[in-house]
Amino acid sequence: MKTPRLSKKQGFWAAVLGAAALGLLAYRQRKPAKLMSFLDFPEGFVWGAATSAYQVEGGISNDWSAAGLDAGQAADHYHRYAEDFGHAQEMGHNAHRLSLEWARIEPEPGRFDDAAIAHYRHVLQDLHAKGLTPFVTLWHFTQPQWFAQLGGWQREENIASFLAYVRYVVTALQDLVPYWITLNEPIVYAFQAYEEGLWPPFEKERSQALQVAGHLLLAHGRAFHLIHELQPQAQVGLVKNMTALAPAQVWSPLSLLATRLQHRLFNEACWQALVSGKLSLKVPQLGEVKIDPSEGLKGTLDFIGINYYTRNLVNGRGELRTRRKARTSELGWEIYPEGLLQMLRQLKPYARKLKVPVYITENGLADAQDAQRSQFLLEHLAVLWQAIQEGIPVKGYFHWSLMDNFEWAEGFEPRFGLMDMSRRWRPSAEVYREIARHNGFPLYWLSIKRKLRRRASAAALQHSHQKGITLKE
Ligand code: IFM
Repeated sequence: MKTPRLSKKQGFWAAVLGAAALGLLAYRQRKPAKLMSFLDFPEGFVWGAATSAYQVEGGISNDWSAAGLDAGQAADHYHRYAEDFGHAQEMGHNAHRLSLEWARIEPEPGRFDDAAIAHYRHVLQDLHAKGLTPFVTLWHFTQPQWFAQLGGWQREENIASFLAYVRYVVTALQDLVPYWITLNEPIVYAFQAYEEGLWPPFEKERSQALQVAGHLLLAHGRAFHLIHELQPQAQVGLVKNMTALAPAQVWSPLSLLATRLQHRLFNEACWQALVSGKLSLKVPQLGEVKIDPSEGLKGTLDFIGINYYTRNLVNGRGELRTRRKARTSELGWEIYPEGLLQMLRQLKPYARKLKVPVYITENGLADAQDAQRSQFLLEHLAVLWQAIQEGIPVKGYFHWSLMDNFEWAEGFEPRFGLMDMSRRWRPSAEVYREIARHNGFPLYWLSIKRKLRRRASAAALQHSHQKGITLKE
């Protein structure tokens, strides 16, 4: 039989219709109705909040207090940790991120304080007893004053002191800590303390910032190997801040170039160095930093920790700006959830090469009235859900922070807590509790802002029932 021939025009339309039908079929199979109405997180997803020792514990003498940025009693978490973890447990969390204070543990070079370690053992035991998996950071911006006097991270030879502290701590606590984080936001620290001059030691020597960042990366790599030598089963990661960057003037080649450079320096270089084991970075006006493959940095990650907060615009002089008319937090930081997705997409090839999972180790905002936190949470978690659908291996989320605390050079004014200092829950804590308990949330919660703001979870649940959506138990 002779096959009828289609004209060119008929062939074109047949192809278009065929593609549309196939597309529709694939779309329906890929996105069943349930997935669209409930943003379900993978089984075993980690839900928690994050803190750091100096910001919450109180009663610490270190290089910050010596420099006049004294956190005083902070949130008195040193004495109230059991009560605080009780709140975290009630909020449905199954993990908690905290840090250890090096200055407490090693108040003088080589003298380790057994009482300090005993305290942290109690803290960690309490977390386990409450079903909260500890993610423990070894260094979160602070150091003993004696270490600072030795030149701190400016001197490569001082890394040995950090490793001695790591050896002592990991030997003493390994039975209680499955996840170690070597360093928190090393690049942020290097630039705040050595380029901006805002944090101790208040240096404004731009080239030093790059050297310090390089030394911190080396310290991470060496600590990774040491921890594995002492505790082979440990999961060891590094926590890095990633900030979405966009040109302030899209028409300006200078603004575009400055954005590209800053993105490479602040968001990419660290992951490239950890994947390849080498770093060779020349930055105009900042100098150069090099790490040789013989340093053993390659692949020194069992997981990646990302702290995401905001987006900045970069102008032609490389200065950072907030978009005009942007939605902002009380610190003036733009609320830009899409940026989290952008950062995770950028990270995907590195996570794939390293074959490691990703945790959002911090995300939050300063919001004393809790006017925006519920919506902030929902929007960031919605893009996180999207990232997971795209195959990015995100395994957990830690909100910053469990309670209000000492926000470094900004003092106590910015309120990042799910609870205030008196341990009163902000309404958003209830929203987060419902999300953690149900391992997800109905998509339409994103659109009931006003109600969420007032009677947070009650309103959300009531709406769910009215709409006939049952949250899983
Ligand atoms: O409070 C800090 C934390 O110590 C590190 N990441 C950013 C948070 C908010 O500024």
